[in-house]
Amino acid sequence: MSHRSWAEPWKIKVVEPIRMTSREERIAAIEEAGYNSFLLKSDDVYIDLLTDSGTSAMSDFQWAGMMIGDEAYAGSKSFYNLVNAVHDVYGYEELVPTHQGRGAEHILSQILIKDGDYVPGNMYFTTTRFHQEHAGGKFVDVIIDEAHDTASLHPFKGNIDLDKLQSLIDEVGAEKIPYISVETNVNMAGGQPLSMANLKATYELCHQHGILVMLDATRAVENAWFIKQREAGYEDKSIAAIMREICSYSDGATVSSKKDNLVNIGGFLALRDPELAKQARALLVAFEGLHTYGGMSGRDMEALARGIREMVGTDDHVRARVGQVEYLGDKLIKGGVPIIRPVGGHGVFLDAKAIMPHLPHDQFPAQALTAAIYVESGVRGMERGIVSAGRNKATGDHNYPKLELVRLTVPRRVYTQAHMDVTAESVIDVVENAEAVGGLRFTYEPESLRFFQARFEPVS
Ligand code: PLI
Repeated sequence: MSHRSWAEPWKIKVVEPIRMTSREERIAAIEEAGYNSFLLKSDDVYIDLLTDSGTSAMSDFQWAGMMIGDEAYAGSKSFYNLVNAVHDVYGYEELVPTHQGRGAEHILSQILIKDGDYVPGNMYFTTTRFHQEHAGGKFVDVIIDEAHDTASLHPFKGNIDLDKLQSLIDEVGAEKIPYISVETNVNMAGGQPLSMANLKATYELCHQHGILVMLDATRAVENAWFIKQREAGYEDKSIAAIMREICSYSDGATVSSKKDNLVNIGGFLALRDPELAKQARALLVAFEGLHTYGGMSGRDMEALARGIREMVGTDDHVRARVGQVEYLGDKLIKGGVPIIRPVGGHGVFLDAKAIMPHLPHDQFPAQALTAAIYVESGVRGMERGIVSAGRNKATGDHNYPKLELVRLTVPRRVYTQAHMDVTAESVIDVVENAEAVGGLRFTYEPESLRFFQARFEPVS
């Protein structure tokens, strides 16, 4: 058979105009934003690759669900539709709905972590680690070393290093480790998956020691796609079946529904243990909302229930989603841009350290490169490096992460191949002249999660 390209399994029914700006306008906008892409106005952005979070295009079926969302304060029909969707797709019995992912992380951390506990995980995520530390825990990175190596082509860079995990257990004792936080398709590592074999082995080791396994299943569908592509024995399984198997090796999950689940707001904590769920619901009613809405409206829950079924309804959905990210990644590789490889599931991560060797780490190379790309073309990315890593609580110094990255994150079902072409061309132009990009220094540094609201100015 002759070669056939894949194409998106949808067509476009509604469009949203976007505006191209002049270089002068963009220079003024980035100065006003303190060189922080989070502080740009979206009206000044041409192609918005800040995040894949809450930026998906919903389907006509989801929009139709918005119209029939049940807004009852208690016992909403849409809540029960959501319970059934989570049960059918993820396999969890107990659902605790939250306004978004960090709401679920807050509640999970509060019910399980005691002062002085340790919480291992496969690389940190910003809000996840914040809530673990806020609850008195200490995050310990147990991801394999290859995850920190931008050049490594390991197919499962999100894997847990079982020796590191065993060493932690030996050192502090299992009773000090309430759970391990296992992220699917590890965001900060570049959207890199873990293998089913590794997850299963992690689950078995943890259960020998009475340690719970809690997934961050925010991008589990993308992880399932990579398992199907790369792990022997899964090539003929459906994404839906792989999803259920992933979740079978866990005691619960936090999910930001703003990613895989194809909605603009929402999230949940899912659990197997009804006793733990009871404790979670006690906090839920204080911090999020009643246990049958948890911060979402009825229409949000209806669209979410439909999005959850849609994300696994056909394998073509995730093939096109990850395929578009790979398309952008391949263009950049061909253009000589150093990026994290293999290309991840939700975005392309530029290696700012390799692109800008002339800048010291504490002049924030990835922050500066993000701003330069915006000025060049109006493409908005995000820093994922030293600014995101924050400061060490004990010493007050920056955390110096090995990875200093610019993330170009692709929203689901939003942009076309032509948008990816324009993005690649403009990034290649900036990278070819990267020595002209100068460093930055703080003019305002928030105490926690500083990357969101920090402001900078050029060093010279
Ligand atoms: O933004 P939230 O509160 O719905 O979810 C927090 C969150 C938890 N886990 C993971 C792996 C995330 O990626 C995540 C949020 N990510 C954002 C906002 C992002 O831009 O990647």
